[in-house]
Amino acid sequence: MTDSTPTSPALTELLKDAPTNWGKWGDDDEVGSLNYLGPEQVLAAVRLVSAGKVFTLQRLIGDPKGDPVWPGRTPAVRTQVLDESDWDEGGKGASFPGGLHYADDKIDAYLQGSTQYDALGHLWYDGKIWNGYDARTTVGGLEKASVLPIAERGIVGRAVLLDMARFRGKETLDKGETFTHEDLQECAAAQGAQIQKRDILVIRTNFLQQFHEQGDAFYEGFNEPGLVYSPELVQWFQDMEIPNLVTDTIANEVTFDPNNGVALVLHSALMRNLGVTLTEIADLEKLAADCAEDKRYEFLYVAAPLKVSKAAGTPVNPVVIK
Ligand code: UVW
Repeated sequence: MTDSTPTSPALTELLKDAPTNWGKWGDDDEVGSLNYLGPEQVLAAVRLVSAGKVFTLQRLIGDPKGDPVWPGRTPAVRTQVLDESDWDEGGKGASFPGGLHYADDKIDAYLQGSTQYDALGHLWYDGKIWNGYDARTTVGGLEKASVLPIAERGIVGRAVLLDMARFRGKETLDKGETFTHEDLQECAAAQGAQIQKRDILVIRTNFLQQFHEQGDAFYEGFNEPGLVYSPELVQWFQDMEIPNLVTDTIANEVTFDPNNGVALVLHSALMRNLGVTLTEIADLEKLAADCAEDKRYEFLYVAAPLKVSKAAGTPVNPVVIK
């Protein structure tokens, strides 16, 4: 991981003319573009269900092959607290009337260390988070735009899978490989699908396969593939009223913008400014294989991130129903 070069523009400068949705849903809004998903969108999404096929999109926590995380974070550690051995002679297992034994365990985990929803206040520049709240409201826990209002609301809508790896004829996209909103539209057309207004975008790169193939070398020159910033792309998200961007990468976009060296520009332009919710580290493999087979890339998407007070993000196991 490198900081941006001294020649990289500040986000304040780069995004000075970029659109924002601050105030659009009121001065106290904390869920941003999820406001685009009302009863009409939910019912339209439910009508897509016809085959009764169900897919879960959470990556395994505690994968024997390792859990990919943003550099500097560490994978979750699960600890067994109680098991049958605790009722061996001299063990710590409590004695219950009737002879009950049980297993207990706990995890020590980054809330953004697995498939997760980012809070809108997870990331910022220029001292302001989503909706213009002061970045000091993040000190000691997010008082504003934490993930809790998103979790309380839940996410239900029509989603479209954009299988960029298959579209480009690759097993996985490459380190630092980029694509644009126009590429997404071409991908959709090639799949016989259509991106509609207020769709949840689910983008597959299969890049994290490289994590399991390469081990620690995966983090050398860390630069994930993904969408790359342009004013036109941001305007397209705004015009299309995209509520939620879901990807199978750790951070949703090309890590370092090849045009200016700035890190995670779209986190700022889409999440902080437009209120687009970001969902990362999704496992799209079974879903993508099924879509390639039945040629149906549009489906009902349902997600309920965990409710954690003041959190910058929480784990989630999104469900897709076709
Ligand atoms: C950062 O924004 C640093 O991480 P992520 O969005 O991947 O949780």
